[in-house]
Amino acid sequence: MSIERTFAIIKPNAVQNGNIGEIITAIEKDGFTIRGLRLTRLTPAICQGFYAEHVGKGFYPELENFMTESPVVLLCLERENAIARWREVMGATDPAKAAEGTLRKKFGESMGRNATHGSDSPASAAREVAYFFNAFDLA
Ligand code: RTP
Ligand code: MG
Repeated sequence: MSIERTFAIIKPNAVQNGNIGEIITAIEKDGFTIRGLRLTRLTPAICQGFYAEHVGKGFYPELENFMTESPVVLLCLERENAIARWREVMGATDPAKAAEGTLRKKFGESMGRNATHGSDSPASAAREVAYFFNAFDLA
C-alpha cells in the first residue's frame, strides 16, 4: 500500500449546518494530511465539469441545484490508501444505508444532501484534484 491523494468536498448542507470543524477533525484524527484546502461556491458550469460522468442522468439537475446553493469546502487529502479509506470514513452514498459512525450517517440528510464527496478511483482522484487545485495550492 502506498501514500496516495484523494479529493474531498464538504458539501453545502454540511457547511450550512456548521459541520466544517467536526468533519476536518475527523479527517485529521483518521491520519490524513491536508494538502489542499479552499472554501468556494460552485457555479453550474464548474459543477457540470466536475460531475461530467453524471450530467444527463435523472438525478443531475437536483445534484447541481444542491451543489451550487451555497459554499463548499474543497480538500486534497493524503494518506496511505487515501481513496478507499476516505470512502470508508464517509460511508455509503445514501445516509440511511451508511454505517454507524460514518460522516454521511452523522451529517447526511438524504441521498442528495449527503454531506461529503470522495473520489472513487485513482484516475478520478487525479482528475478531481487537478480540476480544483493548481500546484501552488498544494502543500
Ligand atoms: P460523491 O461522488 O458525491 O462522492 O458520491 P458517490 O460517489 O457516493 O455517488 P455518485 O454515484 O458519484 O453520485 C454523486 C452524487 O449524486 C447524488 N445521487 N443521487 N437520486 C439518486 O439516485 C442519486 N444518485 C446519486 C448523490 O448525492 C451522490 O453523492
Ligand atoms: Mg462519485
